[in-house]
Amino acid sequence: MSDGYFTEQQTPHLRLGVRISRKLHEESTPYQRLAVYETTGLGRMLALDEIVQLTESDEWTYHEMMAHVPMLVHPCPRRALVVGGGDGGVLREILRHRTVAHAELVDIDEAVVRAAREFFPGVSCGFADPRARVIAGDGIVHVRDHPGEYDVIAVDSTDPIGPAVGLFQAGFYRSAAKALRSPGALSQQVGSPFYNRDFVRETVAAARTAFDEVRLYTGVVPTYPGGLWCYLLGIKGTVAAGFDAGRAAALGPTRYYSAEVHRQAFALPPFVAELLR
Ligand code: AG3
Repeated sequence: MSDGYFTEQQTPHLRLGVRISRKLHEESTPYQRLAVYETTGLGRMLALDEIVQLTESDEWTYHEMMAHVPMLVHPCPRRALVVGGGDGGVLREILRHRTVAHAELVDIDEAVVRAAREFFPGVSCGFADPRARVIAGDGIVHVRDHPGEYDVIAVDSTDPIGPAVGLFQAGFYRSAAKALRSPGALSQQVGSPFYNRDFVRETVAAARTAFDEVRLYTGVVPTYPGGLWCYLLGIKGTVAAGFDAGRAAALGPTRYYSAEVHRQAFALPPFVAELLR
């Protein structure tokens, strides 16, 4: 932090600066450096290893798209798993679905879960839901050890460096596909279609070794590099081409996700569609 700004080196050529009014918390966990800031204009912000994970101003765009897209292509998701996502944002959105009887979150770093409880009550509120179970553990091992358990898996990891690397590899996708029942759907953040092109391509190829179908969709997250973000959807078996509009309406008010946005998210600009070829 310098000049009152938190800086993320988003790419070798691009930095993001967020004006900070106060540092609320900082710790070195066994896995990463965790920091919570009060910003002057974007609410509170969570950073891991100096990389923005969420700000209160836009966390909902990301969490809604990570959760509602796989949940609503699935005909009746009852059991869901969040891998990573220790802040609880994706879990919060999954729990809005009335079909859900049980939702698990497995994050390798319990310090993230603790910080979310303390500093982000509006994001972590799902932890208190009786249907939720929060587990401190390695998502790769957890998924491998739970075949046939889930209808939906959402992989909400940090950037593909360090402990997250294995979550973007064929071995993980194979065990994730086994952990899903059929039909099943997996969503995952895979980075920027501008700045992580080779990575997105390789990740799609790895996911294709395990799923019956792999799609990409996009959404806007202003504080992530480039603003336009890519999500992967891995499908086991067959799911509806569209989604259940009635169930979408029953979610109650969403701020980013809607029936139109769902459709639009899969309408890929040519430079993104290219990443699937
Ligand atoms: N997961 C991390 C998204 C990647 C952000 N990358 C970046 N800013 N360079 C978000 C966790 C929110 N639940």
